[in-house]
Amino acid sequence: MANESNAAHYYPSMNTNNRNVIIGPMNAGKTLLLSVLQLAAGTGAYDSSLNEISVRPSSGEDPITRLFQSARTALIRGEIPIDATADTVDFNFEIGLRPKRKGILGKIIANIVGQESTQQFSMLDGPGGTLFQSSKNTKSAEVDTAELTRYREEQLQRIREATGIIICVDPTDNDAAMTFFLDLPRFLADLNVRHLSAQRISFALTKADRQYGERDVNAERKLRQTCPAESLTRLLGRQNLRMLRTYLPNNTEVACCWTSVFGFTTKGAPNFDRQTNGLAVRANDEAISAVEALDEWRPHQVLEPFLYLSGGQKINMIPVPLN
Ligand SMILES: Nc1nc2c(ncn2[C@@H]2O[C@H](COP(=O)(O)OP(=O)(O)OP(=O)(O)O)[C@@H](O)[C@H]2O)c(=O)[nH]1
Ligand SMILES: [Mg+2]
Repeated sequence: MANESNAAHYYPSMNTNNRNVIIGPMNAGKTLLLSVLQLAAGTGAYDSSLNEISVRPSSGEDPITRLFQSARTALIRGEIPIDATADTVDFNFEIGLRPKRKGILGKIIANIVGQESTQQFSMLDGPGGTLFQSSKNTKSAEVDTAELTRYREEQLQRIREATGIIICVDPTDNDAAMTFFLDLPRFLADLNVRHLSAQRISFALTKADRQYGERDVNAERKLRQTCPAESLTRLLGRQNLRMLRTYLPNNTEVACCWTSVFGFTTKGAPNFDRQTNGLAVRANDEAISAVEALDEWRPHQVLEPFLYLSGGQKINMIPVPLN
């Protein structure tokens, strides 16, 4: 594949055994989460007191380059709604961590630890409606069934072989959460394997800005006090989580976190405008320029589910009890 050979050319140390997949019901927030990774790395959104973090496409020709660019445009305009994903796409990118050279100690550590450690991601994204079929995917209705079957099979195959899986669930969308809950057992059966290959699974509870009142300046603080593992268990039920465990090798780690692409304002209120479905703090002709709007944007824990997959980085990820 052209993309893979490009990636190998730019980054000869690429770890090819790093195939991942992002899944979840339609409209759960999968593609938007992927699209903001690069920008989020520049905001200090990740608790990076020790590390500087950077996200780069594996090659300039990889589809993630365009996705990152579309997120920049959307954030500057404050108009987030993006198109539902119509087919399967493999995104290739890398996340780099390097120790901050802050203070004398930091400089010493940076010199000892040396250069950046990088993790390559090959992340398959697809239309959520093809995996979790009881969702009403209007987009899917326009595509022929043979195509849908192919997208579904491609995603199932990647799930079987993936070392890391991100599962997005939008807890504010009751229908989708219920669909996911109802479909999970059948979906696991369709995988038709005894055990998956996954070493780590991250559950991302998306759209966390919508958990509390639209103008509530305490929303961010309240969210920090709400355990995502408890919310996830309530959403999926213990039985479903136990069933998931039966498909996992014994040493698979499973953790979850709240995520929000929209994030919170500096006052702690959701940066979400229910009327436009876009950002509350957005560039306008009067007070806020495009640059200011982008600088004000503070997404919440969007990098964490990805870093968790790469191992070692467990900041803000809460273990999910599967028993
Ligand atoms: N308030 C809020 N809305 C969000 C957030 N993330 C996503 N959304 C909304 O959810 C919509 C769907 O997000 P997508 O990323 O396209 O969802 P998806 O899971 O890729 O959906 P499919 O491609 O259909 O499977 C976006 O257009 C946004 O309007 C978030 O963090 N906060
Ligand atoms: Mg999508």
